[in-house]
Amino acid sequence: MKIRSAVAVSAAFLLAACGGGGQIGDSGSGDKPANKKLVLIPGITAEPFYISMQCGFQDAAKAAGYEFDTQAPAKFDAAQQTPIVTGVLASRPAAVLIAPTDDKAMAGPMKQLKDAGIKVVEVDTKLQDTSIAASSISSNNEQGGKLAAETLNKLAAGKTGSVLVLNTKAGTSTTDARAKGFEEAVKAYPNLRYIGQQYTDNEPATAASKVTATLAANPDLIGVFATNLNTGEGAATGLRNAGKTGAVSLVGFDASPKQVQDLQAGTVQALIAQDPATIGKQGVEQALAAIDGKQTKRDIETDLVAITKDDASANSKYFYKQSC
Ligand code: T6T
Repeated sequence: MKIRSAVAVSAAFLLAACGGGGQIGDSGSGDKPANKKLVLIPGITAEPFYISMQCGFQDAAKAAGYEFDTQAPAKFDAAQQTPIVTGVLASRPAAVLIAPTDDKAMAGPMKQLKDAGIKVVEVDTKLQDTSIAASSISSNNEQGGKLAAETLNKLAAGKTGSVLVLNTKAGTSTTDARAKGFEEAVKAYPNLRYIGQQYTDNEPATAASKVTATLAANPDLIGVFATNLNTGEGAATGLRNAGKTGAVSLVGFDASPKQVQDLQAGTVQALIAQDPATIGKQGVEQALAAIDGKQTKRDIETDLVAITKDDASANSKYFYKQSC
């Protein structure tokens, strides 16, 4: 397991602006695409986690002499991601790196890619069906949730009170695993009373209002674990609006520029950062191995690190990018 705990603990930008990519168009003959083209399909556009992943993807594709393109849905939503997959299928790239927005609903569209001879590699999120992708590259998200519970316990420093998980959307493999890891691990800390998870639909405004409503119903709230970037950004706003910044410890997942700013300002007490650029790079490596008929590695884990204000500058390499 590759988790480094530095725990003493710690936008609108279009993905296209990251550098665009090669044109996709000519398709190969028969079932085998005869081209050197890779496509990345992130979970959502204009979001620093996927922008950083795209940077790693582009650098690796360029270094290998491949053309590349990125196409992302406007929302983290299978209904919006499906037509993108269908369009990419028609362009017949050699391989597709994809972050499926739903662990079941995206299986059909992704299987169509595989059936057309296009190599499929999962980056970040994955399907329940493990027969479609040649490889899955992701953080150990369950361990990330565990790390969040450990971090929250340190921050609580023996205080007793309620703790909440703010999750994104059911069916998202990564955030579901983070919530599960947290829920299991928090049982070890009897002073932290787990009051369950609430979904935000990956909308910061929903996260903010869920935090304020939970505070009204549970005045003893002492901690929140927000399972991803948008949820964490929204939770920080909710605590600020309720005048509870600092009084309620907030542990977020991811390390967007805004999340890092909140950490440094004391609005957020800790972040569990991932390494999305490495996920993109390793995604390319696995895609190329699959294209070349070489052995691929079914599951690859990338780094996670817990960061607090105190060790933020020492961990700045984990901060996500807004552009490549
Ligand atoms: O946390 C990341 C990613 O790992 C998750 O699957 C979805 O949300 C993010 O993209 C952050 O918004």
